Amino acid sequence: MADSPATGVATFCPLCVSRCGARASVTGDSFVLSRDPSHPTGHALCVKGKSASDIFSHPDRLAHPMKRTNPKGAVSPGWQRIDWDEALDTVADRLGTLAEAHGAESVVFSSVSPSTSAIVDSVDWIQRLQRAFGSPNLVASMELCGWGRYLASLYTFGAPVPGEYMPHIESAGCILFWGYNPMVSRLSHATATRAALRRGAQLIVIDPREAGFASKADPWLQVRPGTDAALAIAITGVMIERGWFDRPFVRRWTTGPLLVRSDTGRYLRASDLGDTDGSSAFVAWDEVARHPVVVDPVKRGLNVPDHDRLALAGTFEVETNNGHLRCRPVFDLLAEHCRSMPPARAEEITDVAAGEIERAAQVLWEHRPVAFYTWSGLEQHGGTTQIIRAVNVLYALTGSFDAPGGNVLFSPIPSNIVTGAELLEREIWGKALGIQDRPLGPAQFGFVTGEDFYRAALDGLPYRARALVAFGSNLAMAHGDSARGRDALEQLDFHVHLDHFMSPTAEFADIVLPVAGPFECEGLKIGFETSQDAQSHVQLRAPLREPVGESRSDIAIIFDLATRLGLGEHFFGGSVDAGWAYQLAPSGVTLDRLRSEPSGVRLDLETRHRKYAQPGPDGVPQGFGTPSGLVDLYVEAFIDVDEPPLPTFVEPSLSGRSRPELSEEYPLILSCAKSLYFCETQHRQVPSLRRHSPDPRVELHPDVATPRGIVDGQWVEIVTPLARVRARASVDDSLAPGVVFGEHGWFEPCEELDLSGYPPFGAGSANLNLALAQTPSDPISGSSPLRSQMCEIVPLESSTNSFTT
Ligand SMILES: Nc1nc2c(c(=O)[nH]1)N[C@H]1C(S)=C(S)[C@@H](COP(=O)(O)OP(=O)(O)OC[C@H]3O[C@@H](n4cnc5c(=O)[nH]c(N)nc54)[C@H](O)[C@@H]3O)O[C@H]1N2
Ligand SMILES: Nc1nc2c(c(=O)[nH]1)N[C@H]1C(S)=C(S)[C@@H](COP(=O)(O)OP(=O)(O)OC[C@H]3O[C@@H](n4cnc5c(=O)[nH]c(N)nc54)[C@H](O)[C@@H]3O)O[C@H]1N2
Ligand code: SF4
Ligand SMILES: [Mo]
Repeated sequence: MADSPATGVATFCPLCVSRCGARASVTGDSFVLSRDPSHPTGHALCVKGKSASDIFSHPDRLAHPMKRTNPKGAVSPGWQRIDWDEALDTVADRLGTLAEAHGAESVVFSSVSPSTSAIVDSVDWIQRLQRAFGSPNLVASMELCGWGRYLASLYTFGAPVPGEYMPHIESAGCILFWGYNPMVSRLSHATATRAALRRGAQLIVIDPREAGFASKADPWLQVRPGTDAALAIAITGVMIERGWFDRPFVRRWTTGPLLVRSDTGRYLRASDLGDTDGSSAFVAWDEVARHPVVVDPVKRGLNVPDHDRLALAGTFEVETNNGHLRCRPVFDLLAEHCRSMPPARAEEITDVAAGEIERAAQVLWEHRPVAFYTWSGLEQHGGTTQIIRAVNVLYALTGSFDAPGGNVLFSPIPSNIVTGAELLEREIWGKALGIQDRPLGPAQFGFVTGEDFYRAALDGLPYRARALVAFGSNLAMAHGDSARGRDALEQLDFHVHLDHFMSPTAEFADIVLPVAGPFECEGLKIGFETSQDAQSHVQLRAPLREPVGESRSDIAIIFDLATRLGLGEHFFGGSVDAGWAYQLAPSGVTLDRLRSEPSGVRLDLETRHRKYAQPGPDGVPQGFGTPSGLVDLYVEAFIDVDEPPLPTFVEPSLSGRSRPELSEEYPLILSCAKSLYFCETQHRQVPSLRRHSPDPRVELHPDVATPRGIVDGQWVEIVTPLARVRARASVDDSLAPGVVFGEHGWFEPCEELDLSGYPPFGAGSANLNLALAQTPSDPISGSSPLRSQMCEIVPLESSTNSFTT
């Protein structure tokens, strides 16, 4: 691809996680984006970016604040136009009254995911508003979108890997994409991957579909949905058995050598040996001296004379306060655990051939450094935390963590954090919905799952959620069991919804506020994430046209509402510019400079590698942010919540193997994946996008289609124990027979193309989440099993989409 010089106004597309650098040619109210190769994320633009002007010029855009005049549940909400003062004063008044009567925690905030929208401009300020208001509750799809990449990996690495420790694709020897398809979901990673393949990098893709880079991968492992933990454990087992792991790293920087007591299954502590001053310290076994050695997390292993002498295998009798105890190093337990999942057994579970499992282990080892990314394919499962743990442990063994070409922390631009964690008192954090049931899950960080929100709204458990302040987010459709979501929204005493468009969720609001499109307002982005160059880049997006109607940016509404709530002191007296200036201050880059340089400013930052081994301020190595200061292969905290401390495979609970009594009626496995043309539940009203994908689709193998009398393009119903939803069959012989893939997010009509909409709930719906159960969810995180459920596909009689509602 020859690069022509970029012309037009420098900008970036904020519509999804890729944040592609772009140039805009503006004509009147419309504009055309083109790629800007001089921008670190500007090598490509997708069709959504190219249609950005159409998306935000659509006649259905919300233009004025409105209030409901009919009760919830009425056929029409009876929207009545109101002015901004009435709208925001009403919101401030209702929220204040509810907080006074029932506690601020009864007010739940929600946000559309920043991965799928321009809310990235404002999401930090939404959290600040929520916390300044005094509520610990934010519903932001964390359990479906970010838990695995960010928070679950804290248990292994003490840091978000790969969420913040991103794949260093430019220098990787082997790239591993596990349940991640950047060709659809993040173009900036896709272009970097293409370049890496050109220079000869190895690529492994693990995906039930031959999607994205799968056809270029070697190997592509076509895993049965939801069984990825078994696959990861089996690959790890091969690595251990063949010695294909970084032994020095495992000895020095993981809990591999730490001893575990055979009686309690917990780590042996220095205090068990009678050591009184090191109660938090752990114990390993010196193979040469044949005695225990204390490993003190505070000293980050500096107190261990020779790490090479620490045993990784064997059973040792240790003299403790309570007599002799048999103990084994974590690595020995891990090796044994993996031996129980040999490739042949994993093949039966995952449908990946044993030989391919062995080859994957070999490729990973021989092509180090390994850089990996996992996403939705591993997030939306009832066993997500264990799946992620299994992948994290596998990755730890490669020794590539924070090495050049591995997963690294691209140095961020120094900036002030504004998410306001300090504004919420400690005891209020402890009131987050879901924290009692899943204390190790996202609630401890203030992220509430859809399931817990619905329970609080419907059943008042553990207390009643009474109000919702929704920054976008199509809650009723985003979570499994949409009918329950609808019932929960209907129960709320008060709901204010900020959006560009009306949605099945916004329909339940009491007040709807029109939000300016991202190209109608400024947006500050500090760091573009996917490379050091990108992460060194700061840019203030300039508006390309006037806001539609009376719409205002999310951030302007937040600052205004905060002031009306009496929280102005936390919001720079209501000045967005002052807030941005505060964020930017440590970087030395000023707002004035960003306004005069719309293409952004690149700081001179360098990636620092293997920081865990470098001394911190106290002179000892920084280590890892885990209880041991080491990469945790064995998570003791899981024992307290009845979860295994070693990564463990559990058969998906809604599969035919778990529920044989249902398998005749629902013989197929249903998963889903993103569409290239739309973000989640958005964009289907836009003709320039919808024409590429006019109807909801379900992909199925000819062996599924033919016996059911289904032909390619025919309308069918996806039937689950919960509901029936419709889609057009897309027959594809690269799928495994028995596995079908649906698309989440369909409800909108596209009148210009004469394409009908679909009711979000009830007969004739095409909303996949109406048919997907929200539970049983992951016992640790509450993630829903949206990517592995039982279904049947039945042909609809006619091949047209004729239904009436
Ligand atoms: N075009 C577009 N881009 C987007 C979005 C969008 O809607 N459209 N959404 C944004 C958001 S919010 C997110 S979270 C990201 C997500 O980005 P991705 O994670 O790349 O999204 P998906 O395509 O849904 O899922 C990735 C792959 O997981 C596979 N998969 C499904 N089930 C399993 C399984 O059980 N195991 C494994 N190993 N793989 C499985 C699917 O076949 C798919 O190819 O994309 C963001 N970018
Ligand atoms: N079955 C199934 N379910 C899924 C998924 C899946 O792959 N399969 N994916 C899950 C994932 S990963 C995610 S992230 C969620 C996504 O769920 P949500 O975060 O709810 O995302 P969307 O459905 O894209 O958008 C919700 C609303 O936000 C509005 N919006 C967009 N941008 C802005 C903005 O800048 N400001 C404001 N105020 N509003 C805006 C849109 O117009 C839309 O009405 O869905 C989850 N649900
Ligand atoms: S991939 Fe498309 S929607 Fe996402 S930022 Fe780039 S151009 Fe925008
Ligand atoms: Mo997401």
